[in-house]
Parts: sequence; C-alpha cells; structure tokens
Amino acid sequence: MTESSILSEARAGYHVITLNRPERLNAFNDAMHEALRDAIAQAEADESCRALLITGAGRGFCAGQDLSDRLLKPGEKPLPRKSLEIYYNPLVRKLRALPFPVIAAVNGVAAGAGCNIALACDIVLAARSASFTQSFARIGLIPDSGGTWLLPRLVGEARARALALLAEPLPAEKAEQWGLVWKCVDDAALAGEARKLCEHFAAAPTQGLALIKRALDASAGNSFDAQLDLERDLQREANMTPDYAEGVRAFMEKRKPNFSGRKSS
Ligand code: T3D
Repeated sequence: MTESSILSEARAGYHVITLNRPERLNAFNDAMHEALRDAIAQAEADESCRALLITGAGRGFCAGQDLSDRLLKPGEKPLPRKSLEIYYNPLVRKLRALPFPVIAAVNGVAAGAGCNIALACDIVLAARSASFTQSFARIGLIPDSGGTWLLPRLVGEARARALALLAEPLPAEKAEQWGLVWKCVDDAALAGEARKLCEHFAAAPTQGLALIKRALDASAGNSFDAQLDLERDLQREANMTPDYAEGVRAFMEKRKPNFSGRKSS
C-alpha cells in the first residue's frame, strides 16, 4: 500500500482505491487527481484485476474540488480553468470505459464532483449515513463530471432539476428509493458488502461484463434499431470468449463455472 492522497491496494482479482484527504472530506487537489489517475492506470495494466473499488477515508467519500485552491485574492480576476479538460472529464470517461466493473462504496458525504464521480461508477453502494449533494449551485457553478447527463437518466427530469437547482443533500436511503444508487446498507456493513461484490466480479466473465458496459453506455445515444445492431456485434464478440464456452459447459454439467475473464484461452 502507498501512503499518499490516494491509497491503492491490489487484492486477489481486484484493486481498491481509497481517496485519502480525510481532513478535507477527500476533496480533490491536482496532486490527488494525478495520484488517482496513476492508481487507475495500475489497475488497468494489471491483467489479474477484474474489478475496481473506490471509497473514501474518514467520514466523507469526496467533497469535489478543493475550494481552498480556488480562493481569489482581493482584486484578483478569475481565470478560465482547465480542471474539467485536464482532470474531471478524463477521470469519469476512464471510469466508464474501464473493461471491468467499477464499484463506488460511498462511506459518507459525496458532494459536487465527488457525487458525480460516484454516480459515474457502475455500481454505487452507499452507507446509510451517506448523502449525495449536487452542491455546485451553492457556489455559482453547474453540475459537472457528467452530472447533467447522469442525473436525469438516473432519477428523471423533475428530481434531477430539483437536485441540481436546490443543491440539497439527498440521504442515502432516499437515493436508493429514487434509483440514484444501487443499494444502501448499514454503515458497519459497507466494507463487507463492497468486498463481496468485488469477489463476485473477480470470478465473473470479465470480457462479457466489459461488453455489457459498452452496450449500456451506447444505448443513450442510439435508436432502438442501432442498439439492436450494436447488440449483434457485441454478442458476436462475447460468443468468441472462452468464458462463454465455459459458461455453457458448466450449465450443462450442472456445476459452478470457472471463468478466466480472459479474451482468449
Ligand atoms: O474550479 C474548478 O475546478 C471547477 C470544478 C468543480 C468541481 C466541484 O466539485 S465544485 C464543488 C466543490 N465542492 C463543494 O462545493 C462542497 C463543499 N463542501 C461542503 O459543502 C461541505 O463541506 C459538505 C456538505 C461536503 C460537508 O459538510 P460538513 O458540515 O459535514 O463538513 P464541513 O465542516 O463543511 O467540512 C469538514 C472540513 O472539510 C472543513 O474543514 P475545517 O473547517 O474542518 O478545517 C471543510 O472546510 C473541509 N472541506 C469540505 N469540503 C471542502 C473542504 N475544503 C475544501 N474544499 C472542499 N470542497
């Protein structure tokens, strides 16, 4: 494990990344962005990595941008910032495109970009004490890191607009009821539930799961017809994987499949 603003740990079949600036509720500065980018690249480069878990140290998941880096001195004029191009957008694009499931274990408050980075993950597990806040409107910004795209798709237009415009915290239980997150669990159960999910994915047909991610991500911009064509193409790829052959064999032999997660045998 490396001690820094990002803790990264390789476990059997998956990696765990912990956002680690607890005194700032794990808000992002540039160094943390860079360390996170490196940790994700390490997970991607590790052939044995079949899932990624992201969580936060301390009582928060992530409070978005570290605003102490944005405080203007008296008389100083604001500059056009490039943090979305350089950091936030590449990060959420990468999380969506990783060829294995990404799980966010939201252990506490998720605010601003920290909220939308969690929502960009494939599965969001939330501790009962956690909350989700589109805090941008409180400081004159707009939801970023995919928020304006994800929110209406996850919770519908009416709730998305109220969440974005009012910037009120949404408690984890309501977030689950609204379909913003997959599941809300007791605080003490969060780490164990997240580990179980990762262990499940570490033994899953990883190539097939990567194709599922691609199909779901493309669906929002596709017509029904175009999506059928995409499903045909991706299913052809899935057909060719050793895990499909193993899945069918195991079914016929009435045993648990032993998936390798690899592209070829
Ligand atoms: O410029 C660009 O790059 C554009 C990109 C923007 C992306 C964004 O994410 S913009 C949104 C930025 N985030 C926020 O606006 C959230 C700010 N934080 C809060 O509203 C509250 O802290 C929370 C609602 C998240 C939690 O409230 P609470 O009462 O549980 O905790 P707290 O006391 O406010 O925070 C604890 C400490 O963390 C505190 O420090 P202190 O007083 O103990 O020394 C607080 O200042 C610090 N902290 C929390 N969030 C941030 C932060 N420090 C810097 N930046 C933060 N975002």
